[in-house]
Amino acid sequence: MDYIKEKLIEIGRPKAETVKKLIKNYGDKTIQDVTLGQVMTGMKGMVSLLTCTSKLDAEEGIRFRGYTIPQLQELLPKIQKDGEPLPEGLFYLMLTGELPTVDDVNFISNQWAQRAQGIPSHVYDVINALPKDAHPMIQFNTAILAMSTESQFRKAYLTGMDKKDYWGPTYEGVMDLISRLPVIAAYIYRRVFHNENYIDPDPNLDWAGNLAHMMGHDSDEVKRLMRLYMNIHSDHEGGNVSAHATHLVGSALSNPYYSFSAGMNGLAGPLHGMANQNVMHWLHKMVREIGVENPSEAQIKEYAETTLKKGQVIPGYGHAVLRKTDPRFTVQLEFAKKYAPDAPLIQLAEKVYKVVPDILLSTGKVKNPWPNVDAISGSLLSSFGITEYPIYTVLFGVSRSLGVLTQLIWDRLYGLPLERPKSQNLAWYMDKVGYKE
Ligand code: HAX
Repeated sequence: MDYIKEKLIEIGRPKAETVKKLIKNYGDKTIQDVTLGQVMTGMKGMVSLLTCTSKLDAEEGIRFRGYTIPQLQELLPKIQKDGEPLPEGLFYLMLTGELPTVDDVNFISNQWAQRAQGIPSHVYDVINALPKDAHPMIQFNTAILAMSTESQFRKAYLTGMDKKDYWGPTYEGVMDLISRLPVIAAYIYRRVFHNENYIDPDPNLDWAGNLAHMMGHDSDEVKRLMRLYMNIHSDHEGGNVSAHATHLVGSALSNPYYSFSAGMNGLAGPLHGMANQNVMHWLHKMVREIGVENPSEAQIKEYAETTLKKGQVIPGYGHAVLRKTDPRFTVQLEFAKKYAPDAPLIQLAEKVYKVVPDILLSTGKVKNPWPNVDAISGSLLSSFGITEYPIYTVLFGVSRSLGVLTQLIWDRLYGLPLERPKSQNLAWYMDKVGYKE
């Protein structure tokens, strides 16, 4: 057993005991009233999940195990002093709750590099059987399901193991899956956009650096960008669609591949992770329709208002929880200003940022008019040469594995049961609030 698993037993067992005692001794205590509005508007603000990896504050944004993004940029191990932290370190932090040492990060990097070699050949056959123009998320998710033939959880389950040990094979599956996702993502990218001209992993590179390398973007700056990208997209509490779907499916003791695949199906929706590619679609369409590369603020305003008039959303803006500019937007803008201050797409994204919030506010219904993570991530990737935007949600998915799969390990450490909320029909709700037509 590796030392991280030993550590998880040490941390996890007492926490599992606490969960049991809470349920036994305080299980009938009311913690929150639930309104009909909450039920009918996506359960917003309704506390119903137990998640320890990160916490989202509406005003401040995300904290990973208590740390903000700028704090982690200082505290997590990096390759270069002025570089971005290695996502391996963030994974360690989310998993154990402790800041990693350089040795911890190296241990995980080596583990992932070794485990990445274990992708069975049928996974590539399955991808290759899909048409090249199948959306990269279809190819990505199909590959994830195809990789579930390797699931150690099912084998361990069938041997009849003790429930409290389920987290162990889950951990193994999670480590395998995370290690292999960059290889799969890069394979799809090269297959679809670079004539199947594949690039082998470099065993000396870190997990995110290797992804950039295998995609064929080998500059130091893109590797830095990829580390940043992989960190900031990794986790956003437990209630976002990809995390919640992974957790829900995992609660049936579905293996990590099935569970993560469910999350990725959610990420592929335009209101969630697909927004990053839709932003690019929206920007390019705007430039095409206006007919100039650098539209004025007045032209952007008119285009955005037309989008709303057509009953469509402005992608990259708004959030179900956040009520301020997303710090993940800000940190990307800072990166862009440092490494590509003159990039036209960054300047365009900034101009949109000046114009769109007021337009959304003027609708009187949008609760958060500010940019989210997706408002700039595509402009940033494009400015560094990764211009093929249908791949962006796949990159988001690779990153998201770090958070939602850590959550899955913790679900099993806590011993959380099958999730099964109660549903009611419309008449029940009408009756409950005394509504008559
Ligand atoms: N453009 C136009 N209208 C918007 C809007 C936007 N960017 N954001 C919200 N609205 C509208 C909603 O569609 C809703 O309209 P109706 O009442 O007519 O249905 C109204 O404003 C109230 O919505 P809300 O309560 O402010 O927002 P929700 O919590 O319902 O939805 C969304 C949050 C992120 C889905 C929403 O802001 C949106 O559609 N944004 C654009 C898509 C996007 O950027 N998604 C990515 C979000 C971040 C993420 O998960 N990344 O992966």
